[in-house]
Order: sequence, then C-alpha cells, then structure tokens
Amino acid sequence: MNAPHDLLDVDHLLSDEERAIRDTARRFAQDQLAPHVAEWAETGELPAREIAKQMGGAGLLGMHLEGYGCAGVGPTAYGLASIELEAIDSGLRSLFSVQGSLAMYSIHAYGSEEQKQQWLPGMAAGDYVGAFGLTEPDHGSNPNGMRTRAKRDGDDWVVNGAKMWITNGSVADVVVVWAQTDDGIRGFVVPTDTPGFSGRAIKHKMSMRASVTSELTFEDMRLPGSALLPGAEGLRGPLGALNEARFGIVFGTTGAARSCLETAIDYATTRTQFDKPIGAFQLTQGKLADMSVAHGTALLLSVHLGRLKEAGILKPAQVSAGKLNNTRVALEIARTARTILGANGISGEYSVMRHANNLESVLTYEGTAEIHQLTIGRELTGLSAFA
Ligand code: TGC
Ligand code: FAD
Repeated sequence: MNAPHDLLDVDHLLSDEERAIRDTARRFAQDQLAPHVAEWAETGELPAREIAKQMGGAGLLGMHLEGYGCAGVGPTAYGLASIELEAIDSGLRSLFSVQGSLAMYSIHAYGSEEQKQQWLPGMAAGDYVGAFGLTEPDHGSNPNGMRTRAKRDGDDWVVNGAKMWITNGSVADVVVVWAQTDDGIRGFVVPTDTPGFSGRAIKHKMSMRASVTSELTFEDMRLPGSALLPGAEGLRGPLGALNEARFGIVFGTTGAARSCLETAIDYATTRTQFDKPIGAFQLTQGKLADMSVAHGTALLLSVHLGRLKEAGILKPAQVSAGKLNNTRVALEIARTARTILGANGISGEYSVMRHANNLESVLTYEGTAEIHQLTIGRELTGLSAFA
C-alpha cells in the first residue's frame, strides 16, 4: 500500500517494517476513525476513552517506548503512525500524542519503577487515559513563570493552582502535572480521583472539535511523596517530553496536508465548470503542483529528522525547524485546497476546512510558530530573544 499522491516517492526511503506499521495504522484510522470523525467534529463530542481503548488495542499508544506493554518501534515508524491519525483529524493525533509522547513518555523517562509499573501497561492498553498539564491561564509560551505550586507537608505534597488548554484533561485517569516547588519545577503523577483535583471541558472551540481540551484546578490537592517524578528537575523535564511530541507533529501535519491534497485532486478531476473539469485549468494545476511539492518536501524533512533521531543526533532546534515548517506548509495546503473546493470547501461534507481550523491550533500548541522561530534564531546566533 503506497502512500497516496507521494510524488517524490518518499515511500522508497522506508523499510519494509516501517511500511507495514504505517499500513496497519492506516487501516485502523480508516476503518475505526474516519467513518465517525465528521460527526465528532460537528457535535464537539469525542468518545475519547473508547477511542483510547481502540488505539491501545491497535498497539498505537506509547508505541515508541520500550517495555511495559509498549511496542518499542523506531522514531520514523512512530511518525508514520502520527501521519495516518492526523490524516483523519489533528485532534485524534493529539489524543495519541498526549497519551504516548507527553504523559507516558514523562513517566517512562522520569518515573520511578513503581510509577512505571502502576501506569504504563494500562496506558499502553488504553485502559487509562493520560494528560500533560504544563500551560496555565497566564503562562503559555513561558512555562517558567508558572504559578501552580507544590509544597512539602511532611512526606506529602500539597498542590494549588490551575492548568489551561489541557488535551484529554477532563477525561483522563492520570495527569502529569508540572508545578513550582522550593527546588524549581517538578513533575507529579496525579490520579484524577485525588481529592482537590477537578477538570472541566472547554466548550465553543472553533478548532480541534474532535478533541477534549480542558481546564484543570488543584485545590489543596494532597499527593503522597511517591507521586513526584524523581527523574525530572527544572524545565528540562517538560521540554524533553515536548521534544518527543513535537517530533510526532512534524510527521503528523503532513497527514492533514495529504488528506487535503487528496480531496483537492479528487474534486478538481470531477468538478466541471465552463464544460471542463476544473483540474484542466492551468491555475488549478499550478495550485495542485505547489501543494504536492510542498507536501513531498515536508514528508522528506520528516523522514530525514526521523533518521537523525534514530542515529541519536537530533537536536531540539531541528525539531523546531520541522514543526515550524511542516505546520505552516500543512496550513497553506489546507487553505489552498479550500479554494479549489469553492463553496464546498467550507462544508463539513469535506474535510479541508476542519483540517485548516485544526492546524490553527497545531500552529500554536507545542510551542507557537514564534517560539520555534526564536529557538532556531538562538541556535543560529547564540543570542536568546525570548525575554
Ligand atoms: P531554556 O533555558 O531554553 O531551557 C531550560 C532547560 O531545558 C532544556 N531544554 C530542553 N531539553 C529538552 N528538549 C528541549 N527541546 C529543550 N529545550 C530546552 C535546556 O537545556 C535547559 O536545561 P538546563 O538543565 O540547562 O536547565 O528555557 P527558557 O526558559 O529559555 O524557555 C525556552 C522556551 C521558551 C523555548 C520554552 O519555555 C518553550 O518551549 N516554551 C513553549 C511552551 C510549550 O511548548 N508548551 C507546550 C505545552 S504542551 C502542549 O501544547 C500539548 S498540545 C497537544 C498535542 O500535543 O497534541
Ligand atoms: P501566549 O504564550 O500568550 O502567546 C500569545 C502570542 O504571543 C503568540 O503568538 C506567541 O507566539 C506570542 N509570544 C509569546 N511570547 C513571545 C516572545 N517571547 N516573542 C515573540 N512572541 C511571543 N498545553 C498543555 O500544557 N497541555 C496540553 O495538552 C495542551 N493542549 C492544547 C490543545 C489545544 C487545542 C490548544 C489550542 C492548546 C493546548 N495547550 C496545551 C496549550 C499550548 O501549549 C499553548 O496555547 C501554547 O504554548 C501558547 O501559549 P498561550 O496560548 O498562552 O499563548
């Protein structure tokens, strides 16, 4: 099963095993998710826990982690699965990313053996849904300024504060919560039935409608000492996890782009105006050609970064370059596809407007486009322009 509309034959760069994993993920996404996504987006109601269970059954959750019920596939294979999910909807890829690369990765990389045993097998199976609470109402791009505070009380910790825009948050069983302590930022593994924890879904979103996004509050939330992630100190902890999730987005966004390109080609070859298919007009072909070249080069960049990650030499600034470029490219492709579909482009009968609206969130979350520009700028100049 070759990747559709793979002009540059990026498929050629993949191993047989990677293609097999990609094909399995594609079948899952097409069979289990595609038939329902328009309704989930229309109603803004996502059965996230059921979907997590299905993704777990398909071996997708935490698939790039080793042990604890996880498949341990390579970075490129993980990226290819992200593509197939995001080809359906960025919100579904979000569910998968937050579970596997933010919540599970944090526990896997920074957790105690007890924390790993307690949570990871159930999260890999999709029995437990995870979330990652870094952003706050007043601290998004600058998580260093977070106000959520964890204070020692004997062997326990008492946490007060709030997190905002947390994917999966109000349906989760467990949230990795980042909080300020006397020793700097630390992470905590918080079961959501802990007294003092509350979560509320954010409504009226015009983007990521097939995703649960939540506000969390912690009021005198008492946690045992064993809730602390022992291996994460300072911002390095959450940023390390973000590196993983951003890497998945580099690939994933090309899935949304591919879906828009496919829709646009189908439409252009079947819609007739002035007694010709609109795909026979040079202006339409120019758009399709540009979309296809942009999609192909974004995919090439993804696989290149995947190979660097496999070699253990991928730098955060390179992940920023991929996230910045591929999100922009996908958004541009979605908007151009929208023009090719004319008025139908705004209809929920087609996926392009949904993808375009989702990609507005993708441009902002996991580090805004501007934050990634500044990360690359710092790499180039050695000068930090963040503050
Ligand atoms: P800075 O001094 O640069 O770094 C602090 C410490 O972190 C280390 N570090 C990294 N480690 C691993 N991976 C990276 N990408 C890293 N970047 C930095 C760094 O070495 C340092 O370590 P140490 O030991 O020397 O202390 O930190 P800064 O205060 O200058 O801030 C940097 C900045 C602005 C880039 C950072 O704060 C940032 O990335 N802000 C954006 C916040 C963000 O991305 N939030 C995302 C929230 S989660 C989310 O959006 C999920 S969306 C749902 C979905 O994924 O689908
Ligand atoms: P701000 O930081 O207030 O930025 C506003 C604008 O100012 C942006 O354009 C930004 O680039 C610009 N800006 C800020 N600082 C600078 C600077 N130094 N130089 C130049 N420009 C600057 N967070 C989580 O922790 N967990 C999640 O699961 C999660 N899921 C999300 C899901 C969705 C659908 C969305 C939309 C967001 C989610 N987020 C999550 C939050 C996301 O990470 C933040 O929205 C993002 O980091 C930006 O923060 P902010 O919205 O507060 O914007």
